[in-house]
Amino acid sequence: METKWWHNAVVYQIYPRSFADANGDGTGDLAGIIGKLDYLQTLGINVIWLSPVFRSPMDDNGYDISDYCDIAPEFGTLAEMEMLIAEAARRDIRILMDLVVNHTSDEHPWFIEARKSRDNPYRDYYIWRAPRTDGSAPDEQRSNFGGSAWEFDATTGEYYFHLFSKRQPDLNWANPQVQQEVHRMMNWWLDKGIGGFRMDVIDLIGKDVDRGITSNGPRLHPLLQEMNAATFGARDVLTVGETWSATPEIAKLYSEPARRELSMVFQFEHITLTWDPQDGKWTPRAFDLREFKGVIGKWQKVLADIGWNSLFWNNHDLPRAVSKYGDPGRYRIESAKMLATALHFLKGTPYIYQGEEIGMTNVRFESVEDYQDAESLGLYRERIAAGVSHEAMMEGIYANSRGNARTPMHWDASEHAGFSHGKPWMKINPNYREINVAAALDDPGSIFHHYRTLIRLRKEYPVIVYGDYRPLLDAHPQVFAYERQLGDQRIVVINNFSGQLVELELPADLRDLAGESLVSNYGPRNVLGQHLTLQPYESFAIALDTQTT
Ligand code: TEU
Ligand code: CA
Repeated sequence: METKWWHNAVVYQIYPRSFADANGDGTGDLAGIIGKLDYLQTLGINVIWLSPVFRSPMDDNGYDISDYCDIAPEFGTLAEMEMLIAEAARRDIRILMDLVVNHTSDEHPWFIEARKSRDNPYRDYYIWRAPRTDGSAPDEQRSNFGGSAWEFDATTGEYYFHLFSKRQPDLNWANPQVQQEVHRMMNWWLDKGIGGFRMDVIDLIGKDVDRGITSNGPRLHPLLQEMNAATFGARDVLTVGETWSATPEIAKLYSEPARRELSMVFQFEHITLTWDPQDGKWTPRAFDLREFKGVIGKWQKVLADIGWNSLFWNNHDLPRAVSKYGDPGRYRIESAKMLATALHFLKGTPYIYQGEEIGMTNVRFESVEDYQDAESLGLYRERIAAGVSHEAMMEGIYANSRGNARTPMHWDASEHAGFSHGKPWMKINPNYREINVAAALDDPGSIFHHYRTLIRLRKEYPVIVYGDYRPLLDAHPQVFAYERQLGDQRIVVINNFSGQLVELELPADLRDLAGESLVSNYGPRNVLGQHLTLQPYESFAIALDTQTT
């Protein structure tokens, strides 16, 4: 396998609205991020995925763009964006921009033109269809944010298609002009020295609406190969596609280097395990470790030699990892460290979501409005109207609302958690006095320093980057264990996913092996005896001595 710089990279995702506010208006901004680059350098990450900072009416917090080549005033200026790219580069950190081109904002000049008349030159930049004879929407397709995916436009008497909010009209990627416009914009940003792109719902751009096909449409992969050839293909950058519909086989199509599409994709099979098959995330389902191990094992195996995995527990659309898969209470620190170790020794590129490195948790706000999320609000209204009780819906919100990930970052225990000197755009999670960066930096045993160690180890041990993955104890209901091997280098990783003591019989071929304890959340372990007693959420990785194996 041809090595790539991003094979041993660790990516840190920033949600700009909630990261750091430099001018005290309560909204995070680029100057705030620049002010925290030393903190990120200390953590050791070398790539920042920056959620959208482009001009936008913020109907979906920036995932509705009205100008791809300008910065939203509340986030800053183009000069500040260029400063961020330069200041990050000075610290060997590359910036990934968020490419949101499945749709634009309805305030984008393209759409403003397109809805003026049916023969406007921009009309075909979007997807328009005539109403049915009774004037109703062309078909029953739904928006991800609730309601129909079709919105009637009285001016021209036709419906336009939108898979997200009605203020996010979908672009018509069957139109070559749309492709050229986007390629031109991508090269404009690449010329500014960015490190690549995170691509929003990229599996949707090949849609064939008339056949009800949205993801994995017939034109998808040819569109990505054309995009690769016209933009980033010749540049040594990282591209990661958000593909909710990807299977391991499809992920190989995206990330097999010879196909010249993307570096990797975000797959969500391990995430939707805790969603109700019918109801989705609004009816949470208990986490089953064996199911999880099955999914992770499959992705590690199928992409072992072809393509590349991304590794993540959470992002700006998902609940906080420690609340979802760990224990946000008594064992918050132990379980957060366990989740980090369990993920960072896998094969692929790890992604850390802001606040994960200090163990930030979900939040229980009084009202759904407090979650400040178009999706949560849209689905709350739709499901209450459909007869779901407020209590049941709020359980879904507490568990899976995107708002849980978007509360402002906790920098210290001062007012507004040191995020801003002004009133934050969104309520702060009240546990900030206990959970914050200042406390974590001062405590050598903190979750923060645990992440630093994991990031350092990935740079020091090629076996973590390229080693073969071998699942262990697959049937064990509480323990996620696996081995990585590269030549005579072997690392064994053992994680207790439960808050109970676990008496563990090790597989015969691992008994009585000794090695170097690389990381642990209780005392170091450098011998694998016959039998192990694991503490609640205990987790450790050991590099086996080559002569003993
Ligand atoms: O998300 C795609 C998406 O489908 C998720 O929002 C999904 O709906 C959800 O969280 C799981 O139920 C991307 C962006 O990450 C998200 O923030 C945007 O809202 C969305 O696309 C539209 O751009
Ligand atoms: Ca601000």
